Amino acid sequence: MQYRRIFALGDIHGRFDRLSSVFNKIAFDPEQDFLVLLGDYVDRGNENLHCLQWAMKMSEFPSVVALRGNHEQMMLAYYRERTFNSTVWLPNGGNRTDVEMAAWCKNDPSFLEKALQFIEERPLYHQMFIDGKEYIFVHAGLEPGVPLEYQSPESLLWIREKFYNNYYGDAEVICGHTPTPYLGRITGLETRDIYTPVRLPNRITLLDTGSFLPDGRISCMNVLTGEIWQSDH
Ligand SMILES: [Mn+2]
Repeated sequence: MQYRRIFALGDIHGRFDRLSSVFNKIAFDPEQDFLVLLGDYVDRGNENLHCLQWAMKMSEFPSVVALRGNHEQMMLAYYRERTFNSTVWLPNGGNRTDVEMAAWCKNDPSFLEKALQFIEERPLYHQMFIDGKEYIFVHAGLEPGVPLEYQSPESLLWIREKFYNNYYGDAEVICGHTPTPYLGRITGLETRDIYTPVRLPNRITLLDTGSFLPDGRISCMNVLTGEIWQSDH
């Protein structure tokens, strides 16, 4: 099928206000457009479960792919295993999601299980070929030199510097994970506007523009044209 537009939408982190702002701007048409959500729906904002529930609803469209982010991974481990993630997830924004979850489950006790099943079913990447060109959508990135099918969940969900500095694949990679305001520290790159998506010279586009930060935004790109939409402040 030939899509009119192919969108990637970066990290959301519980900011339903910013999500609505950017999503209204793109006027997504599920009959003609395709949309990849890059993960990290929850944590740090104040409407974490609304954002997760929105991703759950959106993923019912055949033309929407909702990926798993490292924050969903931590959330899953916390509720399923109750292991070290109580010291990892909660301090990383999970504490707010956990409080919301307790409140939601009072009204809808089955919601936790539905949410965890949704997270378990999330793919870790999405590959597309458009006019002979390869696109890979992934939350964090790829281990350089490793074929896509052999990438570890650890790399797909967590990698940063090693990917930015050493990726030389042919595919265009569209990812989130590292807020662009923090990118200078990691790559040494000067960025003109720190809340704008960044395209590195080695075919990597970073769409996490710090949704949870006071001046942050949620960003969406049409990967076919490079056109960008952002939430209002
Ligand atoms: Mn994130």
